[in-house]
Amino acid sequence: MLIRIIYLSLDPYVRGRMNQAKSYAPSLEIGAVMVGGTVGKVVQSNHSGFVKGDIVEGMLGWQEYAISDGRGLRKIDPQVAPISTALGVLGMPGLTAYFGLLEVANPKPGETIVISGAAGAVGSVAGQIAKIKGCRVVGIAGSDAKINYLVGELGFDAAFNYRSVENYYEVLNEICPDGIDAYFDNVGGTITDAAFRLLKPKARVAICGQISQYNLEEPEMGPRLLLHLLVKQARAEGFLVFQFAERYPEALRQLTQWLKEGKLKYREDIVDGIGNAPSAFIAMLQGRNMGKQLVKLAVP
Ligand code: NAP
Ligand code: FER
Repeated sequence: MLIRIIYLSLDPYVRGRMNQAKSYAPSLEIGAVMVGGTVGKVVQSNHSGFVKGDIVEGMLGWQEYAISDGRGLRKIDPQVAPISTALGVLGMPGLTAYFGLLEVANPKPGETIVISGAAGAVGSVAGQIAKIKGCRVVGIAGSDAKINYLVGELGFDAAFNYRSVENYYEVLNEICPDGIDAYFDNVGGTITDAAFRLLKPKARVAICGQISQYNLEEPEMGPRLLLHLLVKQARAEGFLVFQFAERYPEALRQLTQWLKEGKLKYREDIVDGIGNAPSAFIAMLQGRNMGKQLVKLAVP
């Protein structure tokens, strides 16, 4: 089938594909279409499972039109929510938040959960799910507008702007005087160093992303803090959303229900036209996005 792409998703993992490193997926070849999640409309179909007008989500890349044999495509019901959400709260980032929080961070009611990268596509959903589960939720993000959004609109209990603070540990220690039960890490680096020092006994660290490291040419040396895991009998566990693929339908049902009930809110940052994709991608890596970063390639 021929698909007209309407929305292109800009995600941090694509930065990793630009390195020549062994990974779960091969690196980008020079001259190849940039990888990316997309939502589009079927224009013409010789596939028995899809008809003209169907809305689909899949990894069709940075292009305005794509040819697909249907493999890896998910049909989207435009009645359920705006179709762009299939790339955000009801797509890969939402699923990452859902499984990373519930299966890896494993929050219990009343616990203190810290989320880094809290205002982004994944972090904002992870924080709201932690609220739904009855936790005290603390967010870390990179602007005052993001902090106001987290506390004022998403119901986070506290948050701070790491760009306007010198000593992350001091501030976190003030906000979490009894320590941290679970830490959902999107960023790594010095923010994570501060969180490690405040882990409580039996704490869990869900290592979702390490965006502060993605542009580095050499691994960054820092304090070696694994002793904190030892003495706190704590656990840090990395995960990839794909490992939960069999359970996506269940998670999407739950996320959709929370969205309809108004328990999950989301924001999108949308730029127009494929020519703006590179600058918007760089801006997203620098934190200039507010919520899920998308590129609109056609009128829905
Ligand atoms: P996002 O948070 O919407 O956008 C990226 C954000 O990262 C920026 O807005 C910026 O926000 C923050 N950032 C950039 N450089 C930073 C730095 N040096 N220190 C601290 N924060 C920095 O992106 P997303 O799609 O939700 O992804 C968030 C994280 O989840 C990424 O690390 C990504 O790789 C990871 N992820 C993992 C999986 C998985 O399967 N494990 C799946 C999806 C995403 P600030 O303004 O706050 O700096
Ligand atoms: C991500 C960051 C890293 C992500 C996947 C990875 C799906 C995997 C990296 C690797 O295998 O090297 O945001 O999202």
